Amino acid sequence: MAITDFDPNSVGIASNNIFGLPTTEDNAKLILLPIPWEVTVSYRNGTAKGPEKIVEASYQIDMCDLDAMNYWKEGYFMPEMDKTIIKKNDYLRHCAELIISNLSEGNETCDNNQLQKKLDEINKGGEDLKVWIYSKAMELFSKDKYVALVGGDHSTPLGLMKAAGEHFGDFGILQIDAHADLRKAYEGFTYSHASIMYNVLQEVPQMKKLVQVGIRDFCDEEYDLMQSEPRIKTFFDNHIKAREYEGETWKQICDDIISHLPQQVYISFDIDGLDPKLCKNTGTPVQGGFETEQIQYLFKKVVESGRRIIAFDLNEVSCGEDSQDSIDASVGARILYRMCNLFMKSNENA
Ligand SMILES: [Mn+2]
Repeated sequence: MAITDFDPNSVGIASNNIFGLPTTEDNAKLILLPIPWEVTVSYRNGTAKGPEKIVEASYQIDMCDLDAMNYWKEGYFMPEMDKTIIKKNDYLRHCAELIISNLSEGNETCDNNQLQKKLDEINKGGEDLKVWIYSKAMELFSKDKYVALVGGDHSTPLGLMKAAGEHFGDFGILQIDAHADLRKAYEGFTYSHASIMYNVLQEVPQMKKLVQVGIRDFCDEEYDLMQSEPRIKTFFDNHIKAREYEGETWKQICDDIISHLPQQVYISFDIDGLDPKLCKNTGTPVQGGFETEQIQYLFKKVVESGRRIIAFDLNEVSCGEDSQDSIDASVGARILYRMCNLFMKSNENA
């Protein structure tokens, strides 16, 4: 069935692609790369299952989106998950657990030859993943597709950010997150989930401005970098809340956030930026944060400002042991759907 013949009022058919759409890579404009990877997570597992759980929850979504109607007709498609990535994640995750456990006993990785070898393998694995995603994204761009990424932990989008910079030119990142993710090689892992924004500052020269929103868990080293690096502008959760308590509206704060973004914007959405009641199984939940509506409103305002979203990711969605009992995937699927719609809207005249 061609996507134009699809009845959006019908029951979601599980043999169809994400959101129940009858898409293929050929008839879809936006490709959502699933990256089931959580090698370096530091607190708890589960985010590698994010793409799978989001797809399962996505069949329940109704298609009407008041902020961006009918854009699904452009076609959203998620390819099969790559089996090599799944296997490699499982193996390297096990290695990382041994390293983290050794560190938490107060030991150094480099004092243990075997662990040091495993650490080298993990760093090589992160590098390989980045290159794989970069090549995949460049290939899709050359076929006139748009690309977004569904993690996995927050280390996963680096390859897409790199490809987006090369394909679209200068851009800024709008990061929604509880964490700053500015650590240099956290726990020895070059491509740590806690290092994604540090790495993008190092590796992607087209990335001119990083605008962080909702940050509320960070270390001294990260705070120093926020202060000293002119490309970073951080809107701490603490300061946002204080501004609201003192009478500023969310609209005023959004206008301020958006004013720091250049014309082309990459959105990196770590679901732990939300209030943890909406993502209680995420890898590293922190109290505070946002309602989904606030972030939806912020994204809508970005699009209304005339800025163009060039690519995006949603990461750190998990589901815990009992996914039936979890709201995370349902929230993640709806956020992803609306991001797709606003993304297409911002590219309407591109
Ligand atoms: Mn993060």
